[in-house]
Amino acid sequence: MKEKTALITGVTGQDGSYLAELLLSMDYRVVGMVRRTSTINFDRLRHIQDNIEIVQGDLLDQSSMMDVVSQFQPDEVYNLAAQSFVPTSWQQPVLTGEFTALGVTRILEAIRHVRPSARFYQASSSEQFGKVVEVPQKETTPFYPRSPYGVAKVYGHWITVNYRESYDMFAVSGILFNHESPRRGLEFVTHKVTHAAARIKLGLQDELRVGNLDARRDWGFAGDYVRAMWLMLQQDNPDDYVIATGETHTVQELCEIAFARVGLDWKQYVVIDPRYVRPAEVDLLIGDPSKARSKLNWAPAVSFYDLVHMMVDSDLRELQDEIRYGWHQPKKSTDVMLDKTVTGSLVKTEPGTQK
Ligand code: NAP
Ligand code: F7E
Repeated sequence: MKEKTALITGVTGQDGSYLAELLLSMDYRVVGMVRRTSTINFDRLRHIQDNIEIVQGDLLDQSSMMDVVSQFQPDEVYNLAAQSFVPTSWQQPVLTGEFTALGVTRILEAIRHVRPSARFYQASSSEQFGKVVEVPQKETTPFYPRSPYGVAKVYGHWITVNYRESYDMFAVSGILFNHESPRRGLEFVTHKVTHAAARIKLGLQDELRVGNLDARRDWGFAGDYVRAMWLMLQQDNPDDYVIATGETHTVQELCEIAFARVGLDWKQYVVIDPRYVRPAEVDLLIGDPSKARSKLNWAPAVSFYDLVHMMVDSDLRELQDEIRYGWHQPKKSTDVMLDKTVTGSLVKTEPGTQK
């Protein structure tokens, strides 16, 4: 009999898979909520699928949330599900609000009615700081979101705080800065760049089209960040925390490091394409993680440089396997259009590979 049960929404996503691994390693019973799709997308979970329980539910559907909470009576609930890609939030602002904002209220309502003792984690975001009014950003920095996604996350943050204050629930908001890994969706800039560098090295692609090279982000490793989520739910009192590295880098630096890893000069391959420039940009994000360091004893283990190398190396290995085993099809990639055309994650994992 496992001591604790954790429910993870968004378990098929990047963070969901790392968090499920972490909780399994601590002997939790892990329940992963997935929405119904016509094709199963458990690529990131394949290696642990037999050890977790999968249940169907959707953030859009209140009764499914009630049923899931009632059936499993979780001790901890991690709400990681969201429409998480910023550009899509301009194309689908209402749906983004339904998933990313109101979805939080739906799950909080389910917990309040069915399992009020459960501890709740909300996946908040540095995108809430948007057009920053303070550098670096900390827990007390006012929000100024710059996209429908950021606006939806501000709602998710405040409804979490509100349920904590209104109903005395153990509900926390983790304001996480960008975190990446080989499991990151290919539409996000880190993985788009590392994957393209690997493809160009292998002669599968000629160029990489990107938007704003000057944007600055505080990028960390997802494996480090899910540990912070867990730590927040182990404290005596619920509170909100910024999780970040405290360093910031430009998209250009990302390109430099990724291409150098495969022995190429980024300037020869990277093309600016205005189609990837956003209607409103978040120019600079840099977090101050001192509260997490002192109260949670949390610190990131993987540097930006090592993170980029980890991602490039993983992409190279995976593409080489695809070529070796004949899985690889297109000579001319359509990847450059992914973040304009696709809303979901496009991590490619072949049977037998584990990232
Ligand atoms: P991700 O890879 O995009 O995963 C999102 C997850 O949400 C997927 O499992 C997706 O399921 C699920 N989902 C979407 N809509 C749903 C719905 N209506 N009902 C149920 N599930 C739904 O995101 P991530 O990078 O792991 O991030 C996890 C969370 O942290 C998200 O809330 C994100 O907004 C937030 N966040 C991320 C970062 C970051 O840098 N990664 C930083 C701050 C905050 P499908 O597989 O079916 O699409
Ligand atoms: O963009 C610039 C782009 O899409 C980072 C999500 O996990 O983190 C993520 O949101 C920066 C932006 O992440 C391209 O303009 C340039 O300034 O990788 P991204 P994001 O928008 O910061 C936050 C914390 C979340 O919460 C979100 O869920 O890179 N950029 N050229 C580009 N970005 C993309 N995607 N593609 C480009 O070609």
